Amino acid sequence: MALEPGAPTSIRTLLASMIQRQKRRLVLFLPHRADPAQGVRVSADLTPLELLQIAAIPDREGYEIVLIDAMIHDDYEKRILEACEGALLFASSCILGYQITHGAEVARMVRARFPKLPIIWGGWFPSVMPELYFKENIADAVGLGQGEITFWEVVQALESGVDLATVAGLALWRDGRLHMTAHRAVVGFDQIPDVPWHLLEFERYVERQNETGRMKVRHRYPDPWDMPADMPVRGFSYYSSYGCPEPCTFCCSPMVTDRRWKAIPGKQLAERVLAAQDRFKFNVLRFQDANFGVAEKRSNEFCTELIKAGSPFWWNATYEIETIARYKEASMDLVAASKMHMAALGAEAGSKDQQDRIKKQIAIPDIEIALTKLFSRGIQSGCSWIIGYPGESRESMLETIRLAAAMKYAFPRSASDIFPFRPIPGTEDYDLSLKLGYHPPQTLEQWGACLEYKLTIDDIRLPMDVFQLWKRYGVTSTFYDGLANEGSGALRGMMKEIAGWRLKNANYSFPFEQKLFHLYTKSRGKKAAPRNIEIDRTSGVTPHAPGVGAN
Ligand code: B12
Ligand code: SF4
Repeated sequence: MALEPGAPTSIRTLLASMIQRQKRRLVLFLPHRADPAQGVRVSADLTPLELLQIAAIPDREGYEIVLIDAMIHDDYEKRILEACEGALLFASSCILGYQITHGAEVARMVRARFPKLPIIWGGWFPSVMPELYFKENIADAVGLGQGEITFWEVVQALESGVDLATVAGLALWRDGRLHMTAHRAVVGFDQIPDVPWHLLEFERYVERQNETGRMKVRHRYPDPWDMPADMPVRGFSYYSSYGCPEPCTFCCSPMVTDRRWKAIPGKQLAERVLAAQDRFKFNVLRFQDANFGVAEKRSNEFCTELIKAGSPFWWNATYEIETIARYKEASMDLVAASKMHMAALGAEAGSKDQQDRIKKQIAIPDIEIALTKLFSRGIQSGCSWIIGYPGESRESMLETIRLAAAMKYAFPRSASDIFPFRPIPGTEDYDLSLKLGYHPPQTLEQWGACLEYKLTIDDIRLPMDVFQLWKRYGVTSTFYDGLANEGSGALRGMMKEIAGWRLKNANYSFPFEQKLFHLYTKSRGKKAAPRNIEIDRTSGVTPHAPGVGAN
């Protein structure tokens, strides 16, 4: 700012000190979660919550935050390059999957253009695999685990030129090797300001949610059953708890969060959510918590406040099977009356033996008990299962497929999706997989490409008969859900009937009706919907299951 030469000295001094105090810019970027070049993106009710969280304190302290999300900013590269000019830092976040590849690509671009600009990473994947970020020279520091306080201390350290080694909760690269700073204790939400919602360009997400383009959309939750068909979706995401108390061996939460669980108290949560609804007018709320339902009292308080406010929107969240089975009937009534339309539940395995091995230890009968408690109240369940855990017996996998099918049959229009096991770094099962001969990806590029889209027999190493059964189950449930669009109503009705019979009786042999259906659709020059699910090589594939390793 240029000062008039004749301005009084006091004004000049004041302006000079204001300029000095002006806080620098922080550039926060969220990479694509699926590869748009493959014609895929994720559901646009997924907002950049992780970046909003870490922005909360610097925003309160007067820093300029530039939040760029590849999901809504098609010109993200231009925006990043402009914003990085004169910025204090560039920060980014990712989870396993294409987000790693894209994030690394963009960070390389930033590094090349602004070699002195500190690059800070955080989030789930960098937390469990920090070294690659240094080896590939795209990070100056990686935040491990919960990030709000760590990030704020990084900002302060960079602003004042203090060594980042004094900031707890970081991975750094020192003397040619990884250096971990002091342990960062998990804090409660009382130490974190409310979300700086002014940074969220929500209407852009709404536009994207209602786009009818040709992109395949992954991780979209089903609309509430009682939502009018012509109602435009205004889906909103919310984060209300950090961590999870469970010790599951296939999940990286135990290592990353120390099995701590911190949550916004129920009444306060309802107040905040209702205020956000007043502001953004969303009609469906999606909680992005690992384990929303840990505390029954909190759930009751939250639901009670929503009911008092007239239950103005539908909502969904992750609950454990064990949680739903344990909740009192009255608590479940509150959940239903507050308009929860779907619970995402990880059932994980159909055999007791495997439940014990993964330490989730769901009592098998609880699975049906929990789903019944939901279904009888008109709440949809989104149940996910995994087969092919390291060392899992063939019998256990078959039992999982059998039980998943039984649940699919008993609770129609609810997902009961089976995923092949994937070793996630920072888990007990990853270490076990290594011992059993698994060769993990070596670069960020490879990690970004290692998900389900390589569903071939070599890749997932399931016994051949299990593999075939799993595929047939997938196709059969698609017919049962009525997702095949071809043919007359009567034909689809018949396919659904037969699919129901197959699921109920765990009998997938001689699927002649499916073959005939494929021939019929082929003869009409069309592609049958189930084939997409059979082999889909695009990134971010998760057919239609809500459970993603959480819960
Ligand atoms: C919502 C969610 C999704 C959403 C979107 C996730 C996203 N943000 O992109 C969807 C449905 C797309 C999804 C998909 C998958 N997910 Co998911 N998902 C979650 C879930 C339930 C919540 C994540 C979230 O948004 N939290 C809210 C934000 C506010 O919290 P946060 O991300 O934890 O951020 C905090 C810290 O991480 C840190 N932080 C974050 N970023 C940064 C950046 C900096 C600079 C700093 C300093 C700190 C920092 O500070 C934040 C505040 O404390 C977690 C479970 C969990 N335990 O959290 C799994 C989780 C992230 N998912 C996981 C997995 C495995 C998957 C899938 C691969 C599953 C599958 N097989 O399909 C797919 C990937 C698909 C793809 N890439 O296309 C793993 C990640 C494993 C890993 N090491 O990366 C998790 C941790 C589940 C688990 N425990 O196994 N997932
Ligand atoms: S799988 Fe779910 S319940 Fe188990 S530790 Fe991870 S977040 Fe918790």
